Amino acid sequence: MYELKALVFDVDGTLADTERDGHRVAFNLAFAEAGLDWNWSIELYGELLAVTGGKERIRFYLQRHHPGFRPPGGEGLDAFIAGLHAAKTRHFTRMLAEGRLPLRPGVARLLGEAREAGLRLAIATTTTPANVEALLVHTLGADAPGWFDAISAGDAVPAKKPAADIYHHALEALGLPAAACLAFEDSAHGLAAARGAGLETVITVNDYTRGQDFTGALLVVDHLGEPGRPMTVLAGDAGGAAMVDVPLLRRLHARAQGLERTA
Ligand code: XBP
Ligand code: MG
Repeated sequence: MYELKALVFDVDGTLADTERDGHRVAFNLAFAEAGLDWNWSIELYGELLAVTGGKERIRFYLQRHHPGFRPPGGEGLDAFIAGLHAAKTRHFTRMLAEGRLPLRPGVARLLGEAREAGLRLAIATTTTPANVEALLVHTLGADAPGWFDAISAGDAVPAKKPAADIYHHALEALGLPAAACLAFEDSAHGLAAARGAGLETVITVNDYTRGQDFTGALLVVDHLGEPGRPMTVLAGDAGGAAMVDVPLLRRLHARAQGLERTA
């Protein structure tokens, strides 16, 4: 039986609601800047989220919606997508610097409580490292990236979520077995990645992921909860708790270690 040693967080949709009003808007700004008339609506973006990774998402969109597209000036498609994506990252990190994408309820609280309790922290995300850095610095402060013993992000692994690779990467950096950690995710792809690496997982849903299948999650809630703003439990047993805090996580982790899950 392993003691709980570390919490491993997804970023997009989990630490902050970044997709609809962040990444999507930044993609559209990059397209306009490049003179393209592509516009990703809120609904279309929901479909495109089936593919994780911004460069991969642009390629998927082209295959589906502009199959005959050729980059201008004879540029190769990989280089063209990489250029668009670099512009998108520039727009996205500027939006973060402007404070337009706050942390989700309970995130700052839980990170602080976990640090006080001596739990280690890590990140396992599909997004670009510069985005993680900007989000942490602009929401939690300049020293926040240093709170994390591992920041596994973006192209650090070839296969993005739902592949388990990025979680294996984070576990290796932490030097811990999966059974000593808990993962925090917002999507079915993220859950598959974390479970694929053997991590028990807490899900905080958002508007894009609420209807997804979270079978196999330890707990599914609408958010982590704050004093005066209790969470709603959508699946699993939080024992009546109003917030995800360290004592609840220790109980859930111990229970998962000792019991076969029924879900
Ligand atoms: C997040 C993603 C990311 C962002 C865009 O998935 O899919 O691709 O949408 O990031 P997860 P980049 O939350 O499961 O990690 O454009 O930097 O790739
Ligand atoms: Mg996510």
